[in-house]
Amino acid sequence: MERTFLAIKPDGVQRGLVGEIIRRFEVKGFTLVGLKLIHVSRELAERHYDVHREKPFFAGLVEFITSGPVVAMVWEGDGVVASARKIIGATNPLTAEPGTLRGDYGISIGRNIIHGSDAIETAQREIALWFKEEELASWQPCLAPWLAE
Ligand code: DAT
Ligand code: MG
Repeated sequence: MERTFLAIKPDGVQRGLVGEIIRRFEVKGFTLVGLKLIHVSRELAERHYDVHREKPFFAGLVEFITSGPVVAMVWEGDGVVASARKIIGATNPLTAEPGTLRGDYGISIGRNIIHGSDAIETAQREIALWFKEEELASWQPCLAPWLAE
């Protein structure tokens, strides 16, 4: 079953958006299989954002993601990687569509509330980086027959 990695960034946690963000993915019909609130170490932040290491915003990004608690999550469902990116919206909240999380709750690219894996392979790498296998729960929601044929 397809899985994605999502992380509510320190701004989302500080602004009290954790419940609302989790609700969006729950009501859509995806299944939560991993969840923890953690202070991200500099090492984890740098490994997570490794592809951006050479970008001018890298240092600020690492500073920001380590500045307060983050809610790390793994969600499961058919097509969850691409669908979660749609629910999250464009990288810059100012241009993200209303109705998306970034479009509804943000105004700045440096404070864009939530991270979501951009592809299935990225999701696999990020899940392995953030979670141990025993921290993930495999379960069948009783709603499953009502969500998909
Ligand atoms: P996304 O989070 O939508 O996958 P990304 O992978 O291109 O976006 O960049 C990772 C994060 O880096 C992004 O969520 C916010 C920050 N970022 C990206 N581009 C930026 C820029 N031009 N200035 C400042 N921060 C930026
Ligand atoms: Mg990205």
